[in-house]
Amino acid sequence: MSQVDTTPEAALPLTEERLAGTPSLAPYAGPAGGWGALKSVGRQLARSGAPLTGVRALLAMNQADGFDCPGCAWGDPTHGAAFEFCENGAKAVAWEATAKRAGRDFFARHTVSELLGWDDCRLEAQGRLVEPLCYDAATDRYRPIGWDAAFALIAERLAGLDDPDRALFYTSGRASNEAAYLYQLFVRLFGTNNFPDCSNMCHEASGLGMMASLGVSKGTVRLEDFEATDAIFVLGQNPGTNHPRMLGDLRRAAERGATIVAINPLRERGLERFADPQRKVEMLHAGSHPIAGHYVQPRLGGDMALLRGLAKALFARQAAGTFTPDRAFIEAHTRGYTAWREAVQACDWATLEAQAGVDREEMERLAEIYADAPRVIITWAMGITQHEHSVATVREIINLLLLGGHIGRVGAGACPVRGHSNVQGDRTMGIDETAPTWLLEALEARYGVPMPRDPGLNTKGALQALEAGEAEVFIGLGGNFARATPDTPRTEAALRCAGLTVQISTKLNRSHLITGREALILPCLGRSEIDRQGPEGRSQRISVEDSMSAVHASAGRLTPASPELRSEPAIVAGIAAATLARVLPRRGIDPGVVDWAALVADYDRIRDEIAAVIPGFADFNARLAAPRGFVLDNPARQRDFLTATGRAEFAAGALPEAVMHQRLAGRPGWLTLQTLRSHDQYNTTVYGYDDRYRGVKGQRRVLFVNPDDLARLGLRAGDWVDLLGEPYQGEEQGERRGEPRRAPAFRLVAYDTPPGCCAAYYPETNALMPLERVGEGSDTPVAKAVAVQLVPSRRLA
Ligand SMILES: Nc1nc2c(c(=O)[nH]1)N[C@H]1C(S)=C(S)[C@@H](COP(=O)(O)OP(=O)(O)OC[C@H]3O[C@@H](n4cnc5c(=O)[nH]c(N)nc54)[C@H](O)[C@@H]3O)O[C@H]1N2
Ligand SMILES: Nc1nc2c(c(=O)[nH]1)N[C@H]1C(S)=C(S)[C@@H](COP(=O)(O)OP(=O)(O)OC[C@H]3O[C@@H](n4cnc5c(=O)[nH]c(N)nc54)[C@H](O)[C@@H]3O)O[C@H]1N2
Ligand SMILES: [Mo]
Repeated sequence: MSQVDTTPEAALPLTEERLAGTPSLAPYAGPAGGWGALKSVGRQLARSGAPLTGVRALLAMNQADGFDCPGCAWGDPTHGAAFEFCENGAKAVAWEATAKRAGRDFFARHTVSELLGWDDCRLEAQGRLVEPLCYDAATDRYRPIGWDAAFALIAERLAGLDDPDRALFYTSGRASNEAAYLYQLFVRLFGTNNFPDCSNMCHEASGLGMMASLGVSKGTVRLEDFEATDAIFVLGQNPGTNHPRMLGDLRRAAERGATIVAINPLRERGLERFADPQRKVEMLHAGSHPIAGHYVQPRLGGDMALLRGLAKALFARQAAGTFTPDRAFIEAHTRGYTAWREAVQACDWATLEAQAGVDREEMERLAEIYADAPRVIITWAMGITQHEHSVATVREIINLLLLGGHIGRVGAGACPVRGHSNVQGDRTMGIDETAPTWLLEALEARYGVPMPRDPGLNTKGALQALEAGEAEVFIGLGGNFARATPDTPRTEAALRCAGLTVQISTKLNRSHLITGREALILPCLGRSEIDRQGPEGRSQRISVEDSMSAVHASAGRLTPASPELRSEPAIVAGIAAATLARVLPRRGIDPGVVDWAALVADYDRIRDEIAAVIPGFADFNARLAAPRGFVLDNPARQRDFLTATGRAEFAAGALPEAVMHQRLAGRPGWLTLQTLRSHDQYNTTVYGYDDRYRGVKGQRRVLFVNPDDLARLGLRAGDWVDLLGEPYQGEEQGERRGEPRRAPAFRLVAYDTPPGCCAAYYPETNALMPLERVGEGSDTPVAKAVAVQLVPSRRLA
């Protein structure tokens, strides 16, 4: 094993810089959006060193002929607003359009061991990567390598494996449809379905739950439905930070008189008031508009009980004649209604109240809102999916929608709000470790090569395989695998067991520093940049799919950060051509089955392949030419349910026996921790140390705790604590076995969160998440209910 120190402390370097920021904590009184948002955009553009480039990029963002915002996956309007961007989208673009470069001189100056002591913000702040790099173990430095030499090295290592299942192919959700299609095609021709991806950590439960209930894995609403709805329930989501453009749609709905209900343990500013930076009058008069008329604060993981309570209250109203289920819909289109109704009735109020952390009257009030609304939308994100019982909770959301016939009706439906800007599209393109048979058959029909049938490894499985020494090669198409995954010290040790790690990236991050015996960094174009291909150097478009299944084109406008950069499709094709030329002939297959160079020379040709293989994409190129692209069909919208029975399925699963906050109630000193995003980060990319709407400035190492818990634990706001988690277990834990997981040095902040429930930022807290603690049926790491104990900080007491 390697010499590198993989203790938890080392995995989370506490540099002086990291701790220097004295947090100033003041409640934020303003609305979300507003002048604060515009000021922040200006600061980000100035800091990137390329303000003019940045402004030019912003003007092209989310326009019909511009590029898709690399921020979130909220839908783009098909009409109206000529100016679609938000503060955090602006940060994402400024981050990519920076004038700073991490070139060969940078890597000559710094050893990898030295860089391991830098935090996430400082690593990415070095600017864009400009040329392919190869790790040199002798000098502990990255040095330049040519593209062809890099592809040849990867090909040699992949071809040298005795089993293709010993390679792992990670995808982060920013990859375009074109890159993702080529990637899955290459990997399957190579011979494996090992596609761990960021979805495994994100909306996996939404896809699985909806598939079981509705026969589709995608949301059933379109953006227009927000204009027609009467009530929107926003569960486990912080749109003010993570989907700011959604606030515009919520606000318009609120102005029209629709009721908006926020269900969230934390008081999130963005769900309370919003001033639209795109409205001049509002900005001039410092006005703002209330968003959520009702704000309910369950305990972490209490949503299933809350939703059951809501249903129970609806059945009580039915008996009293103040609510009628949509009987015609239920009879014509669903199955399992009676069993579900009985399961709901069997739950007693005391049990529901204890698990939800919400009293009966509040659930009854929600039932009243639901009963009074002819059209209901339910939206959700990570506060629902990153839990132990997430699939069951998603199914409970669907149960509730089915009860009132809110599927397949204008202004109503299920809306899982996706994270990465093309995470939904990547799945559509076949980035899926449990590939459906139809996809494998379609690929076989098109290319005449047998596809691997065994399910591949997901994110959790990939880490376990690395840990067990069963995986040799790791390739990451974007993302930051080492930081995004749970159990940081274990993850890092596991990645170091690999023979070769390859990261296709735009900026330096910690995953580049956690190397296998050999390591490559392959720098790629960002979405805002012009992508020229083919002999004539024609600029190419890519395509993406948003949360509402709208597929549209995206074409970069900026000059690439370096002439050496290649596009993601070109890099995937380079790896594929070099590898398959070695591997396929051994299986008696002509490697010419796919002409990789020709596909990359003109992305229209990749789209022709997609059109031939992926349902819904017929005439892809022609339909993509429409100004706003096209919307993929969702059969559930027509009440056509592609389940085994042809009906939507009510799920009558039992309420969880106990969720984390209940299990910890008997253990004094323990709290349930949710790990979430600050306003100044994009997942593992940390732009800065402020979290404006939560009133935090200059520090990320903060823990939001209920004031009564602080008093009970004998702690005060401002104190520094270390967080201890569950002890490491299992043989593979070696010396760590029996030791508690640790994340040191967090400053306490008194905050409006339910008792027993606290919050801190990801990825600093990932070291506290046991890899084995995953969602039932989804394998999603439980990021929103982590057991922690607070102890006075050893370092900063
Ligand atoms: N600017 C910016 N935009 C982003 C991202 C980013 O990092 N920065 N990330 C992108 C990605 S990949 C994703 S997946 C999305 C994430 O978008 P969100 O899901 O909004 O992200 P989180 O910060 O994880 O916030 C989770 C929210 O759920 C609440 N919550 C936690 N536990 C529970 C619970 O048990 N019940 C309920 N009802 N609520 C709960 C939290 O209080 C918090 O408000 O955003 C995407 N957009
Ligand atoms: N504790 C905890 N852990 C979590 C979560 C949580 O809420 N709590 N959330 C989970 C979720 S929802 C997600 S989606 C994952 C995110 O996991 P990932 O998708 O793996 O992580 P990101 O931070 O989005 O990846 C950032 C890196 O992507 C690279 N990058 C940026 N743009 C591009 C591009 O255009 N092309 C390429 N090739 N690379 C690019 C940059 O080098 C950057 O450093 O994290 C998960 N982990
Ligand atoms: Mo995500």
